[in-house]
Amino acid sequence: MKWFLLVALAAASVAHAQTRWQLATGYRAESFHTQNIAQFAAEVEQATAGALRIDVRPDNTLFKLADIRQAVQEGQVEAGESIMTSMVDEVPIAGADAIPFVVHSYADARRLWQLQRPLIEKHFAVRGLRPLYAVPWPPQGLFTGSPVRSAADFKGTRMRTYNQSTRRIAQMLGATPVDVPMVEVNRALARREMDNMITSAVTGVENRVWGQIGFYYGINAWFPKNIVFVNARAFDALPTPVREAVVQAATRAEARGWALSEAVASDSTRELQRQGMRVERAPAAFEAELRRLGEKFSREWVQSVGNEANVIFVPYYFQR
Ligand code: PCA
Repeated sequence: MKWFLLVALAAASVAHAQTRWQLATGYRAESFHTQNIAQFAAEVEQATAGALRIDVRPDNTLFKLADIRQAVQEGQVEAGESIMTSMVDEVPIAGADAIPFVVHSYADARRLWQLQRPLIEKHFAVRGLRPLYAVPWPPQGLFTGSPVRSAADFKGTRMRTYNQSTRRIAQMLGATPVDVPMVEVNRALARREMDNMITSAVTGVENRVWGQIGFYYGINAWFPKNIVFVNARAFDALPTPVREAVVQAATRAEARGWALSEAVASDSTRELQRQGMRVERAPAAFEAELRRLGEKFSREWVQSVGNEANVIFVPYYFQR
């Protein structure tokens, strides 16, 4: 009987119009974000009986991380994932993700996203983009080659950066910002092109930084989010049931991604320790310096963004 079933299935799929999308991301296939996307794509394919197939193209192979939003906007690729803070030139409110010491936990990050999401949707819509879901990276900590006592230790060092916010923070610390894509951190360390960085424990693990970097301070500076989005014309061209399947799979992917991020956060901090790194709290005096730096950063940010900053942060601080 099996051959009969196969023939019937083959006939059914030929009769079915099949849409294929590509989804570009700048992160590795093994990254928890990308694995979550792969599951999202598999669920969409299954729920639509193959009517929509999404091919995930990781590792900057289709477009570089920083160019993905533009490429999706221009319809060069149907869908993409990028880190929201890479979009601050076009969508300043996306930078709410990387203001130091505003978000202290996943619960805070969730509240921030609820307040930020309508604004992101609005700014995406005018660009012909439709957000599907967003998932945070684990909290951003500080990786250094030697123990840190104060902010002065960073003067003249080369701090690896991945967006405008990290560049500004490097400057505030008197360090020289060195932009290095996430997937090239290991190489940059081996070539001695960088001394320290602010990123998540999982990024430290993925790049096996323990050869050159001995210390990790869990300063919980911010929780940047990756966002998965699609070209609105491509989305609108789908039949209604397929669109619904995409939206439902995206809702599940968002919930799954947040849980994954939280699990990965503690697993990777333990892994850094297992690999011989010192995982410590920052000295109190240094923490106080960092907080002041964070406040200065916030003031600059609110000034540059204007009223939309209030739309998020007035309720964030006053409506708990
Ligand atoms: N990892 C990415 C972005 C934030 C993070 O935790 C990176 O370091 O580029």
